[in-house]
Amino acid sequence: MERAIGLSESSADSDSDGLSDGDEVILYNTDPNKSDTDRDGFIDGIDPDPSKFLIPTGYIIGILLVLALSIFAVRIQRKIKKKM
Ligand SMILES: [Ca+2]
Ligand SMILES: [Ca+2]
Ligand SMILES: [Ca+2]
Repeated sequence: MERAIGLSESSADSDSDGLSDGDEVILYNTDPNKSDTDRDGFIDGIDPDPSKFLIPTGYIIGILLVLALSIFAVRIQRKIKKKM
């Protein structure tokens, strides 16, 4: 999917990450040809810090939740077994 030749329009968004090529180079210091410059999983358009790798906090919260729930489940199972 090639767009019009040349980057004469600074409003073009070559990598379609939501930021125009001109803004990426001048304002954000990101790569206008990569939708996720720092490869942290957030495209430049929604990345709070597009030039720095950011560990997605959602992952950590999710892992902690699963861990907490599994520990909780094991404890409940043990209580039930004792009562029986
Ligand atoms: Ca872009
Ligand atoms: Ca980009
Ligand atoms: Ca990013």
